[in-house]
Amino acid sequence: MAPVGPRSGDAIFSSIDRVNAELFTLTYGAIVRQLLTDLEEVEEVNKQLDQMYSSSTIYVDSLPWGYNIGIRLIDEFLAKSGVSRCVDFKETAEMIAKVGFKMFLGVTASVTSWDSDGTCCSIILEDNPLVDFVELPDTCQGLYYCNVLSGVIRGALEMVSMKTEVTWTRDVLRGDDAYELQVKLLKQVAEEYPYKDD
Ligand code: MYR
Repeated sequence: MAPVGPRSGDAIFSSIDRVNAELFTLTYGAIVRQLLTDLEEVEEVNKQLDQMYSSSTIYVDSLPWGYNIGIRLIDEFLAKSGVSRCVDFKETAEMIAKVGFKMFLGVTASVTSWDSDGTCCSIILEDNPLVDFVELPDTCQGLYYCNVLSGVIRGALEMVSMKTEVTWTRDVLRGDDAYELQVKLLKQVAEEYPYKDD
C-alpha cells in the first residue's frame, strides 16, 4: 500500500519549504494589492515595488521592498554562498542568475543577449514563484508585478560598487512568453584597499 504523508526527513522539509514558498508568494501578492489600493496609480506601485523613491516617501521606512531589500540581502548572499569576488560584470550576472536566484527564490535563470562591450545583458527566469496564483485584472494593465526583483538586484549590486539599471523586458503577466530582466551596468566604482603597505 502506498504510504500516507511524508516518508522521510527530506520529504518533511520539502513540504515545509513548499508551504513557506506559498506563504511568501501570497504575502507578496497581498502587499501588491494593498499598494494598488493605497496608491491607486499603477505607475506609482511599480516605483514603490522597485523602491525608486527618496526617503520622503511614506512606504520607504515601513516597507523595505526592492532596492532596500537588495542593499541588505547582499551580506547574506556573500556570507552564505561563500563566493569570491567576480572578475567582471559577466561573471556577476552569472552569479545572480545561477546562485542568487537559486538561493533566494529557489529557481535558476539564464543569462543571454550580451551587448558588445559586456555591460548589458538579459536574465531569463526559468520559473517565477512570485506569480503562482496571480491573475491580473484589466485595471492593472501596466503593472510590473515583479518589480521587487529589479529593485533587489539594483540594490544588491550597488553594495558591491555597481550602479545598474534593471528593467523588465518581458513579463508573462503582461502577455509576453517569458520573464526577462535587462541588467545594464551604468558605472562601476573601483573599490579602494583601505590600508597602505608601508
Ligand atoms: C562580488 O562581490 O564580486 C560578487 C557579487 C555578486 C553579486 C550577486 C548579487 C546577488 C543578488 C541576488 C538577487 C536575487 C534575486 C531574487
